[in-house]
Amino acid sequence: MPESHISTTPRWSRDDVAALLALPFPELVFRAMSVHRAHFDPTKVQVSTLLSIKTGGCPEDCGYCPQSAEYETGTKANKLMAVEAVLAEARAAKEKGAARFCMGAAWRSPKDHDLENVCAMIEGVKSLGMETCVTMGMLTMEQSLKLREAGLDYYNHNLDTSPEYYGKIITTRTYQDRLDTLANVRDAGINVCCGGIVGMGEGEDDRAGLIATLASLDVPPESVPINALVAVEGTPLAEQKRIDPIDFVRVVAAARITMPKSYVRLSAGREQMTDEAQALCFLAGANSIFYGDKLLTTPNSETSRDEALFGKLGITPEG
Ligand code: SAM
Ligand code: DTB
Ligand code: SF4
Repeated sequence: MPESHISTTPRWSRDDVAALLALPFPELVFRAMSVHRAHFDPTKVQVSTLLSIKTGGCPEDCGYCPQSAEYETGTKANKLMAVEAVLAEARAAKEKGAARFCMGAAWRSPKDHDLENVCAMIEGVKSLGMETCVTMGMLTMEQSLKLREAGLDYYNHNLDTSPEYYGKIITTRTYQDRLDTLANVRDAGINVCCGGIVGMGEGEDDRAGLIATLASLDVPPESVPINALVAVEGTPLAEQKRIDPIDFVRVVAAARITMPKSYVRLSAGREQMTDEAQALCFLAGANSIFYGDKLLTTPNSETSRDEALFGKLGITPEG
């Protein structure tokens, strides 16, 4: 493992990660499995439930996203949900076994009055005994501190792709904006959930660039969601060909090897994957999923299918 001269954190260059991605598949998966076993019980997978608390009408132009107001995707724009309605969903998620409740809002960044409401949701979900995660765009230091005071456990903010490919997908905010938000969240003492999307037409080198950037953050993210693009009609990426499942597993394995202590979440795109492809992801070190029939606006793999898959694989879901 490469060592940096300026930090005790091992740093990964893009070339290091590209070399991992290019390994013969059995070698790559064996390395990922070995790292996984050194830090986690490979028979356990963490489950989180996702709720869109504010859907659609977003001013950003993320080329993959059905919630951008720029694209005709049929997604209906809603206002922020009422606190009580969110808490009812959280209670239902808890009954189904989820220990973390993730709330997503289609904002560029939250306004002050919205932040107050989200803080009330965080306090309410915490009082049910669940962990909380929120994703709602860019945050200042002050906003991050408010969320921390409300008890927020995780903030999700993705880098999405490599610094070089990023501009082909999003023009309304920069890669540096994202890094700044991640630094604010980290400095406020909130755990970081940060990953990306593959299958957006990027090259192997961009996948290496994304993983190397994530693994080289001052402190790597505690949670790393790896999304396979869900190509939604009306978005600029609607016609994008689905990523080869073996290439997807390679990205999961590289995330596991370079971020050994992080939870690697097999995120969007599971519904379109076979059981066999998901099983390979779990072998390669994925140890978290979104559980529940819906992601934010698109369908997720159904709970009954997930239960059957866990049963077949002898995997225990845990909170
Ligand atoms: N608006 C906030 C933001 O972008 O920071 C939070 C919500 S946004 C929907 C959260 C993440 O979902 C995005 O960063 C992206 O990685 C992922 N995502 C959105 N649409 C997706 C799609 N069609 N396929 C895969 N992942 C997607
Ligand atoms: C993440 O990385 N993936 C989740 C969560 N963080 C918020 C969102 C996936 C969204 C997929 C498209 C949709 O359902 O709108
Ligand atoms: Fe808005 Fe987030 Fe979708 Fe981008 S990913 S358009 S910021 S909801």
